Amino acid sequence: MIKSKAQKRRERRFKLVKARGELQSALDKYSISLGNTNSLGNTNSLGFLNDDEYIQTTRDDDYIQTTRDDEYLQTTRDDEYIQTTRDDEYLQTTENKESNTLDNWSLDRLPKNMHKYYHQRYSLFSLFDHIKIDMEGWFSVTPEQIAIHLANRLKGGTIIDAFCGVGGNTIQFAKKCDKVIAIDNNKTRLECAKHNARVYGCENIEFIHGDYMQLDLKADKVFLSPPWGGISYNQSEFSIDDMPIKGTDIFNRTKRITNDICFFLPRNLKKEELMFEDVEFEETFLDGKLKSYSVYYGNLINRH
Ligand code: MGP
Ligand code: SAH
Repeated sequence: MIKSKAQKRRERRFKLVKARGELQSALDKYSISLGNTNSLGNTNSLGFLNDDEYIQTTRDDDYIQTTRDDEYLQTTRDDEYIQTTRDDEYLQTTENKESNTLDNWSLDRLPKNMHKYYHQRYSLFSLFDHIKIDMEGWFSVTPEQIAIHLANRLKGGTIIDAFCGVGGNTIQFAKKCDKVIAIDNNKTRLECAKHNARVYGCENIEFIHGDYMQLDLKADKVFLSPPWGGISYNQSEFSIDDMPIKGTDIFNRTKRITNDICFFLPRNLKKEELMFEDVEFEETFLDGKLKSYSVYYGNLINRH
């Protein structure tokens, strides 16, 4: 039977209501209270994006997210997480300290839809066995070979890694630049990045726990690898202004610091949205597979 658009829409709404119910139970369980239920973009917000397909709320270090088709519900608070996947086939709650650890990962500590990252662990970090990483770190860290390539393109001077996560890029920048200023607004991931930088023997890094969009910093160049909106970012056409922090706002904010900017973005980006000025798009491949785009501005553009 072919479903009409209206029918698909009704079904989606139904799923969303269900996802919202699950989200609320998760919030209740952890006594997380939400403020405004309609706005997005603020902390303490629960909102809808993209035709009701997407709910996201962020409260300081808490992170709650559901995406299209109920595939993914995640809450993280002090390293505790609850996650449900499609059809509720999987529900995991981690409360005891041991399973909250950021190392000693094994497949059974990850939901099925994230097993692929575990299989790629040594391409994420060649020293993976000594690394600390959390759930969001798993799906957002830049694989080491790509991070090395980016560091070669951005080498020298002082660089800001505005959204440093668990440090995949920071570590490689530290090897090729004089100084790295590494920022993350999530304490757990910032601690992972500090630990991981020590594992790789890097010392020329200043770590800052804070909101990049609020900080007033000076540097020669800025690398931007913001949250794309969860692991389902490539289910539909990707717009930089649908990211949890609008891509246009990130770019404009960064222009106050420097013209030499590199934006790390999904392979399904809309190029026309990035043409703020003269720009170079570079496809980033790993093992023959297109992973992402690196988008360069200013003197970072390769003009040869
Ligand atoms: P992916 O598409 O989730 O994985 O992410 P893969 O292996 O290409 O899976 P497939 O099933 O699509 O074949 C690819 C890469 O994009 C990751 O390794 C990260 O480097 C990067 N990446 C993914 N996400 C969701 C984010 C994000 O939110 N922010 C940033 N900065 N990078 C991300
Ligand atoms: N390049 C990183 C991955 C970055 S993922 C790596 O290789 O490990 C994006 C990161 O941005 C997440 O860790 C998230 O906590 C952080 N983040 C989100 N909003 C932020 C903000 N306003 N300021 C700084 N960091 C932020």
